Amino acid sequence: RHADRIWDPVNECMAREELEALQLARLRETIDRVSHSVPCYRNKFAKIGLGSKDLQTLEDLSLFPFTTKEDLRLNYPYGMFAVPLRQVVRIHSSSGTTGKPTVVGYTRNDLQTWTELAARFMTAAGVTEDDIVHVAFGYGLFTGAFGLHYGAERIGASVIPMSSGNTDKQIMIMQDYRSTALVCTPSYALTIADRMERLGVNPAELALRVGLFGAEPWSEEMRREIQNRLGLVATDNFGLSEVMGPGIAGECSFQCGMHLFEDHFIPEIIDPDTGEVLPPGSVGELVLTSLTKEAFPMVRYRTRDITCLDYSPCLCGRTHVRMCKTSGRSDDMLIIKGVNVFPTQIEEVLFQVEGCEPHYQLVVDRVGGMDTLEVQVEVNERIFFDEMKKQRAFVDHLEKRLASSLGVGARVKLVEPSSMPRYEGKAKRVIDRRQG
Ligand code: ADP
Ligand code: K
Ligand code: ZN
Repeated sequence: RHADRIWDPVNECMAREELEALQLARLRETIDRVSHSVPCYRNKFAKIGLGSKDLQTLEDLSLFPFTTKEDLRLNYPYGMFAVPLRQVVRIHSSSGTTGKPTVVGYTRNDLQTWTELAARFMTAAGVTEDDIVHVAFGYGLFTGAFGLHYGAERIGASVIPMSSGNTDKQIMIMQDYRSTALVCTPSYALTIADRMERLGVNPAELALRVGLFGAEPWSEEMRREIQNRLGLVATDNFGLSEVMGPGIAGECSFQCGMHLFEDHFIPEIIDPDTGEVLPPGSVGELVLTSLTKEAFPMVRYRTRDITCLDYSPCLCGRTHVRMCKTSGRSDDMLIIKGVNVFPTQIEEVLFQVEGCEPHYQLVVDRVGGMDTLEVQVEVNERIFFDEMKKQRAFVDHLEKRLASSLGVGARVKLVEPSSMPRYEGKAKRVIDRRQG
């Protein structure tokens, strides 16, 4: 494999010592700025008598309090902005996957930084000025589409601002305009692949060569599935609107975790129950601090995403830490009879069993005071529905595989091909009937 092109070698390949010095200086500035301009931070810091003077080393960041989604809700809509609105040139919000959306803002400089960072990870994924970038994220308050749109333009690629939905038209445009790079959620990539099959469109006849997928958790098995079915290299990128949007981390061609752009963000991994910072390599909740943002700086924001950080050197030459694929958010974690289960763990098992389609849903309920988990999955051959015995054996096999991998029993329900919902944005995998 040829070496990656690197968008910004000076900053992406900076020696760790130099990087940490830059982080510390920027961190002090950030703490100073928010202490002056954001009452929520000012009050929290004043309560424990902390200021930028207390930052002797980067480790001292752990003295500072966390910021949570709750803080953002309490200060809805503009209370966490660190500049007057007249300096804000763009407003976005989170998709509201887990409740009331939160509002974020950007100054001109913030947009420039965001564009640069999107160009970084898109270049690492292999996008160049020769690409035709097909953006099938929804344009709107959601940060995904605009983030990658401007990143691709900055690189000099030709951008098609498709937005999401109308899958048949997406496929027609891909055919006619010769789109080479596809931008969307991994679940929409699958929806597109399904639809192509249905329409009898052979992906090999398209020009697609790379996919830039993100905005939701997906397993390595899902990556293989998408790559096989669409005939492209599927890459992962990570971001969240509260901290900026896409462009916080992205994979290089070695696909061994997403480089997290440490000159602009400091990542920490904490124990989600105690809040304690965990040693390098531990799995826990990702906490992010922004270092350069003007309109909406974030100090120790609890992302609720569960992952780990790998500081070992990468073959690509970038020095920034790599963030592992997330297993999901702590809010998506199901606790079934006391056992923690992530939807992605179930996804991995389903992909390993011949006959399952990658379309599934989890139904959690409480029956007689006991939690129950039902895994509804599509099978790809109608024959199972005609032959009861085969169907029973298949279900038994799947239930055994799930029980041994999750450590807790789950009931499997097979459903007809094409009967599960198809997603155009983020997939909704869990139906929880326990509340209400
Ligand atoms: P919302 O929080 O309402 O979903 P966002 O659109 O800002 O709004 O989504 C950010 C969240 O999406 C992240 O916190 C994370 O849970 C998820 N996410 C984004 N990119 C990825 C990715 N590559 N892998 C796993 N999860 C991701
Ligand atoms: K171009
Ligand atoms: Zn790398």
